[in-house]
Amino acid sequence: MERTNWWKNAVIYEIYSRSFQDSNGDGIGDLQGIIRRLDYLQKLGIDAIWLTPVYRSPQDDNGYDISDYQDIDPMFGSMEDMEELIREAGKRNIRVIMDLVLNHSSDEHPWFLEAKKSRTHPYHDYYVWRDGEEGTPPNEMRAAFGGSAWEWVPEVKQYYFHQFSVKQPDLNWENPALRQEIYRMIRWWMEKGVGGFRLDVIDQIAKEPDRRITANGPRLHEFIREMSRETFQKGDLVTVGEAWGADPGIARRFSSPDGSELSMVFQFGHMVLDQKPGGEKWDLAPLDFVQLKKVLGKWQKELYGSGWNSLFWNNHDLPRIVSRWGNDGIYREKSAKMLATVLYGMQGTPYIYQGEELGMTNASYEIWDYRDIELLNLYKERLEKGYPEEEVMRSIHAKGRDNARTPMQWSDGPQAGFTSGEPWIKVNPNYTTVNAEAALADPDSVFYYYQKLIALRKQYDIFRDGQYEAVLEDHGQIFAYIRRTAEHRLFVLANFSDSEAEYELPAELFEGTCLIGNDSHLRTNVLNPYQAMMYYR
Ligand code: TEU
Ligand code: CA
Repeated sequence: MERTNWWKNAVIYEIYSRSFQDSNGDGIGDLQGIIRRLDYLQKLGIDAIWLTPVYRSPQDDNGYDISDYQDIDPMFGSMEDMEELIREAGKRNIRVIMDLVLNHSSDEHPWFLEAKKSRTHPYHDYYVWRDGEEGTPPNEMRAAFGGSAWEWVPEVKQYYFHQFSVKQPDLNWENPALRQEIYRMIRWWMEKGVGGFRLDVIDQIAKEPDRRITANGPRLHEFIREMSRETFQKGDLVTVGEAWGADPGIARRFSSPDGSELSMVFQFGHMVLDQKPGGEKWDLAPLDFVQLKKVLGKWQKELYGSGWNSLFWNNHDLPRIVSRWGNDGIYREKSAKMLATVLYGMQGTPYIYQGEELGMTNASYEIWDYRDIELLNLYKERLEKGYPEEEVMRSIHAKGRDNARTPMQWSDGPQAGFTSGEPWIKVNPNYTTVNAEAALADPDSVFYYYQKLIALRKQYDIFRDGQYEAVLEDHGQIFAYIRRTAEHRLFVLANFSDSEAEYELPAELFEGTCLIGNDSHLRTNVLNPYQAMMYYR
């Protein structure tokens, strides 16, 4: 099949399946709920939806622990619902991207249920085992959700390796039989007509725990190229790999224009700039704004013509950007528009996370209102280490993943129109003013600003093709850059701060058309708080 690289002109919308729209009153989002909201998504103008996992799963990590890759968990609906969603989305020119979790399965997957019974079962080697003595793990490696990365199984007198929860045993990609099982499953989803795949922690599938290697192992690109050859390249798909460990060099391999691996990766270099050096995301520090501009600028320059960027501020693991680096008070909508302006002028495929187009914010709950395994384990672990509770709660309020997982806010009605029942996680109390109904009724809302940015990216080739040049890169408040093609120039100018920002720039940068802006009071050499605009000539 001809590969058209459609995703270079696309905007993709991430749906956190359990929090988007409930259709049967059980308080959990589902596939029929998503189908009901396709017209809203079509109005926004997006080209594809990325669904977080809806496969059969015990839900230890909200579906990132899969027990059947080829069946839909009844809590989300049926395979018929999935097929209807693919059909209905297709009628609206919206492709459906599935979330593939290939680094690990659930410990309730049939493969693991057999593997842990006997060392000689063919499925045993689908996982990563080490001999040892009970109580003495093979090494000191820790799991991302707390505790040792090794779990003892008495039946086989061995430890298995798990980089995430104990219910997420790592798959052994060294085993060709396992890889072929994975490729068969991917091709099965391709035959169902999906438009692509998001690949969970894909740089962690090549691991060597004995050498403490948990990402970017020596065989990683060999595995990716084999998978791409055996599956993705047989369709006209978008594939985006989550790669926390990627630098531009690695990303160039993953997103090589020759199509030998993936379309692009999610890189996170810009997402770790508000934590203490050498610390975790919970060890809060003010955003290093100049560094943010340098990191994003580096990715723009180093992948130009040799790879492809994803562009995102949010996802289901990250706090909401308007609270994190914008302003969720009086400047909520203006800063949300500013953040979008900065990102959407860049080269790459933008990803909107559900509710970002409404300027949805973080929610500071009491610990008992949270649901995420990562956050709850962090709370326990840090209290046990003697951290003051208010410090731990401050970290959780700033960086907890549940900030992004509170239900989508559709209206000011009960439970924000998300469910007619009791939601699985509390709705953010600000739904009474921050909701889709209010946004659709307000021509000046964040929603219509996103709608316009999406339309602009389709109208002007410079968004796809322009070369990036930083402007005022060392300015402490202003994010500015130029995109250039042979005939045109795009100039993006934004005040990333809540106070006025002075600048000196050549007047000619302001020539041409102002494509979009969030503040009509344009003054010379000074920007109002969170003021942002784009000029095209
Ligand atoms: O996330 C990978 C991952 O490393 C993040 O969870 C990260 O550890 C954390 O969010 C921020 O420090 C992927 C999925 O996106 C996540 O939801 C899953 O929990 C995880 O993999 C395991 O599948
Ligand atoms: Ca439901």
